[in-house]
Amino acid sequence: MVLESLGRKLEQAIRRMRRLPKIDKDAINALIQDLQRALLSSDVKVELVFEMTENIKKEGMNTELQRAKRKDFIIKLVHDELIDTLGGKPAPIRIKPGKKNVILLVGIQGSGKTTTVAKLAKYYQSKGLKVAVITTDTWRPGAYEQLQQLTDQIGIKCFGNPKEQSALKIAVNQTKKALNKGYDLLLVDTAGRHKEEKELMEEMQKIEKVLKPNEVMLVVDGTLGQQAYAQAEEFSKATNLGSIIVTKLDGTAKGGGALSACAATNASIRFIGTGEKIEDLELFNPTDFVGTLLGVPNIEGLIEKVQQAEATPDPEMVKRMLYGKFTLEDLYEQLKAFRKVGKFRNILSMMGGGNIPEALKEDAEKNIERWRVVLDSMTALEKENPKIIKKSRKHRISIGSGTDYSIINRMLDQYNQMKKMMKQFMQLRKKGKGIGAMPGMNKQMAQFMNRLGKDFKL
Ligand SMILES: Nc1nc2c(ncn2[C@@H]2O[C@H](COP(=O)(O)OP(=O)(O)O)[C@@H](O)[C@H]2O)c(=O)[nH]1
Ligand SMILES: [Mg+2]
Repeated sequence: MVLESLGRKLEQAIRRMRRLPKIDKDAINALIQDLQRALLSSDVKVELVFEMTENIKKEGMNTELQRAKRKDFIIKLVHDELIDTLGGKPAPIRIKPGKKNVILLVGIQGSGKTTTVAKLAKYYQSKGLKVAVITTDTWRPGAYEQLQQLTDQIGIKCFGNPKEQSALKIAVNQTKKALNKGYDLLLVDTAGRHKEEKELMEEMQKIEKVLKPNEVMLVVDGTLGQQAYAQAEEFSKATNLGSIIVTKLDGTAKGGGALSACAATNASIRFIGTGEKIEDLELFNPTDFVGTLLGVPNIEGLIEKVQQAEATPDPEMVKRMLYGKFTLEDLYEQLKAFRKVGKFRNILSMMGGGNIPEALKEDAEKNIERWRVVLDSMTALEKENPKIIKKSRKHRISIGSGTDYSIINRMLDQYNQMKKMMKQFMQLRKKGKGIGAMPGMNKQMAQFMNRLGKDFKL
């Protein structure tokens, strides 16, 4: 496996968390530490590691998710952060069969261009294209023979002219020749260049200009770790870089650094090189890659599970609400959920027909941030039992939160109305009466409440 040691460490961290009976602050901190250690040892940039883990920590601690689903949720967070770090998937290259298509490979000496040209030739040939390769490397002795040898193994035609000194002439003439022979995808190898070598960089720009490639791919040595960034930046300034191929990810401990560094540029990673052999090339897909790294094979399934859980009300809260025991914090959480698209499957949103929730919804949209401030100025006792909030307490809360009396009153009103509504519902249920008798209740809502009552065995 590519990035074996990083993968092993990440998987261990996840497994350790999964074994814990509950996910509290300490558990999240321990996970964060494990992740940081794993990523840093893979040469991922320190700032990036902290940014990633901060996000995981914040989201992991803040979420009001059901306890049972918290582990999955956190794995999803880790997964999402890693994918973010590895960049998105590049748009597919547009290759028109039967027409002129050119891919130009650039990069510094020894990064693996020539090897990768042969690998790509095999890859695209298997897609049904008529592939040929062209070498324009007039610098390295035996460059032509090297590519010829590689492509001979796989029955691919190699164009070039070892006697010609001008790389540009080779590019122009050999391309013409190959197209005349009916090849429709030409993979063009170039001489390795150091980013400081002006002459070589200019030669590359000229080749790009005359060949008008479908895409310029930069080949970067994965053993460079995070230093790959400077190289990718330099090349993206000099050419119209389309994508990046990170090579030698087999057996380097610094692969995480190289991948994240390349992803931080404007071009995304299209392939990775995973060995010296011609078949050691993989199309790079961040989602699959991270799934494998974390040892969570069916990451899509996990994501779906978490999304479902996020959209389903917490049974504890439902019970509290239906018994009229819900607190101001519960109200706040419910109202906050209103504002999240896709979270409408909670109790309040099901009450679309009722008058009270509509008003609540409007209030929530207008005032939710302020309600948060107000709540933060209340004691735990006040939040649990808002009845005790009389004039002097209100005064204190108003000053403490810098909020007008009217906002506090409105919040308490909404709370009381909500509570009353819940109480009515429970009384009707006890009497065995139809829920439709309740004010502000429509049929759909009544059906939902009845089902809820059954589900929660009330
Ligand atoms: N282990 C490993 N070696 C590679 C990979 N890609 C290229 N190499 C080796 O890197 C060295 C330089 O490759 P070459 O294609 O000549 O680089 P160029 O100078 O950019 O054309 C050769 O020994 C290759 O076998 C890879 O993905 N994994
Ligand atoms: Mg070469």
